[in-house]
Amino acid sequence: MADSENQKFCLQEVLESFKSCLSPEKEIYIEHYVSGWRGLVKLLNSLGSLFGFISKDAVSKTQILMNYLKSENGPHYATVQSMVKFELDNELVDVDKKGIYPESGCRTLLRLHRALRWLQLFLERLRTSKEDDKTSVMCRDAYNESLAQHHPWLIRKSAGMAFYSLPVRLAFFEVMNVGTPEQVVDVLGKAVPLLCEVYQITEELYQKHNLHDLP
Ligand code: 1PZ
Repeated sequence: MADSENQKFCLQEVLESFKSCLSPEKEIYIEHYVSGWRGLVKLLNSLGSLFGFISKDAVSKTQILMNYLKSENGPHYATVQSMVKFELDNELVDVDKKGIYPESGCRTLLRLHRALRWLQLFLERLRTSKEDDKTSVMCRDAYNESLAQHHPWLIRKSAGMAFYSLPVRLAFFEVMNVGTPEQVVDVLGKAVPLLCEVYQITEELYQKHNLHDLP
């Protein structure tokens, strides 16, 4: 794993992962969802040590899900839909907020799902940004609109400090590793609606089963 995390980030690759995570019936394959996040971790790792605590958390959450996938219950964790059904049917989720299952698949995926909303907002800002717009501001605004509401003060502060160290827009486009700024904008134009769809499907599923407040 360490090796793949050190590899260079490529936006196209992340897009492919999120694309292949949707089944024809609009189920979400956890394996590809996780590999999308693993791809994003490569980007985080290339941004310097201030992002280390974020990358660590993302890796640990993807690892929890991969462990379920590799376990004897693996087949139940093939899709987000089957995972939710399996964990609810077998009472493996803290629906009554008891905190007995702090590593349930449902609560773990919920954290990534919330982060996906941030990603969607951030990439859309990046896509429509002008030359002089600041990545740190786009990142902060997207964060305040989404994830920040779920984070305590200390994490919000640390995240805020890390955002200041983000590369400027054009340098950030280069990190994306898909070519010219026009090509980046083009790929972002495909990525954002896709992330939006994956987000929306999970959002509705979690709403239906009342899983939005899992501790
Ligand atoms: C390009 C710049 C990247 C900025 C990333 C913006 C997201 C800031 C997220 C700050 C997360 C701080 C680390 C740990 C947080 C955890 O406490 C929470 C809740 O989990 P719990 O404690 O309940 O187990 N974790 C999360 O909210 C999940 C965060 C995943 C972040 C993945 C970011 C991937 C970035 C991709 C870069 C393009």
